[in-house]
Amino acid sequence: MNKHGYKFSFGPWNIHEGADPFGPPVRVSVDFAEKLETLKFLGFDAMQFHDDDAVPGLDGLGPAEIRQKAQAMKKRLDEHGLFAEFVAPRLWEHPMTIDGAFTANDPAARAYAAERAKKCIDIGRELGCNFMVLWLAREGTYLREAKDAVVATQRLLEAVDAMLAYDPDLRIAIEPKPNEPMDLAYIPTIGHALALGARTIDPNRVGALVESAHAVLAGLDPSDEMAFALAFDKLWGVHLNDQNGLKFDEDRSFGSVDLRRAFNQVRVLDENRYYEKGIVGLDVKAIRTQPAELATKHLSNSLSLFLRLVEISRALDSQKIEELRAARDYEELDWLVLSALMGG
Ligand code: XUL
Ligand code: MN
Repeated sequence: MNKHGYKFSFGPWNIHEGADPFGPPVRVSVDFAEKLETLKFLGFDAMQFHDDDAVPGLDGLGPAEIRQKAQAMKKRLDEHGLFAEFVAPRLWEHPMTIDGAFTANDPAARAYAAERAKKCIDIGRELGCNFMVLWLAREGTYLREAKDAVVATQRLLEAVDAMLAYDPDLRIAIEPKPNEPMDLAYIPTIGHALALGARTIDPNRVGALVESAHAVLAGLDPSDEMAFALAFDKLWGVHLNDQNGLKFDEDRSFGSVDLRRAFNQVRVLDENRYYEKGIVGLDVKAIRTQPAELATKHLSNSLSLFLRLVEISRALDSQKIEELRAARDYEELDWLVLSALMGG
């Protein structure tokens, strides 16, 4: 498949058992080896990792064991001709992180988070990937009065500084999300992520990752969130997916809810030569009803849709668009885009 210069990735959590808060798994677990084969088979280039995807059970392991297991994972990736796009610390499942990690009121919980983040960085180094994605899952509140939001923001800054100081080669992309699991998250948008990055000890090593669904949940347009980061050379990752309005984080196949919105994301990426800068990451989940043997179509469909939209965007008549902009004939411009999306 001609990938128009793009490289693609997904994470092991994107092939999942379909459990939701109201029901148990509906598909059998797929082991990591099979997920790796699927990644390769579907034409993807890289795997996204949480720290414990790469080294399961890392909380109970010492530094030498963690390094050794991460090296073994690197070897498996090499054997498949694949690489790790990023490693993200999973700071939301351990009992110590019930009330947040870096922003927890309990100093012991914050200390756990700092240690866990270091382990994540060590794993990244062994995977040949000094790139961390930081989704701040529980850094927020269910109850506004539960934490001091100013102190919490300062604690987030201190935590990012500590990570940057721990590894001088580390780069961090903050992935904002406005809610879920928390009612209100402290870093809900790209603006918040970049403002935090700008105040760290090394702003050049902090960027952002835009997830389509997270932007929609914040009431924002994902392509504009991407554009804002691109304008400052800070778009270091994307999690493409889709989202049907303001409800739980659906992680639907890219473009499956709003094709026009997907088109605009592809267009802003392509026009700004994202293929030279980053990987096209997906963060999509199969619909719960999907039978196990058919539960990789969300991945292949999202990748195919992205490439189809690249072709549509590149085929648009840019001179005509300039003319319509100059004439302020946005109705005709609207029709031009809609016609292209309907096949010309
Ligand atoms: C959560 C989410 C995460 C991050 C990685 O909504 O998107 O999977 O992308 O930690
Ligand atoms: Mn994501």
